[in-house]
Amino acid sequence: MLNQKMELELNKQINAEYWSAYFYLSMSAYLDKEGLQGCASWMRVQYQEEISHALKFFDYVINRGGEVKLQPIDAVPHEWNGIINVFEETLKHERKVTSLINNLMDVAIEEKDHAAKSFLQWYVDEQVEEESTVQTIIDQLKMVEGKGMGLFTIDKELGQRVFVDSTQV
Ligand code: OFO
Repeated sequence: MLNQKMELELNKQINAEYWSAYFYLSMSAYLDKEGLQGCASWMRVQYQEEISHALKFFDYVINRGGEVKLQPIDAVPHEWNGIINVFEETLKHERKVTSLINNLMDVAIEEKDHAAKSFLQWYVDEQVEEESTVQTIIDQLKMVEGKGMGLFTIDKELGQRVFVDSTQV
């Protein structure tokens, strides 16, 4: 059984994951508008990934006998300042999510909730990968100054990404 504090914090994280999904879907629309269909598709996969993160929390709260209380999702931005800015904002956002996950882990430790600690470890590891993937994309985009043939190639490559539900593996 989840205690109240843990339940409240997990519910907040469900909302944060849905906000992330919404954020990346908005980026996908922006990138599509910019003519970067591969990047738009990559962001759409990122959106799907965030939905799977939210659902993993959702299922966990229910499995622990807690109550899921879905809250409204705050509005997300619609405009960015080009492709490099999009991925820089993505990295900034993922770093913020990492701190949210770390805070959740702190609560689990304070509350001596060993099951939640074990569950949250998956997200701790996932965030390392999230940040590193986005950093690599930023480095590549900067190498080609976010334009020309280089950007064309990166866009094609990012368009290859397919959604794999890593929460189920
Ligand atoms: Fe759910 O990891 Fe990104 O935000």
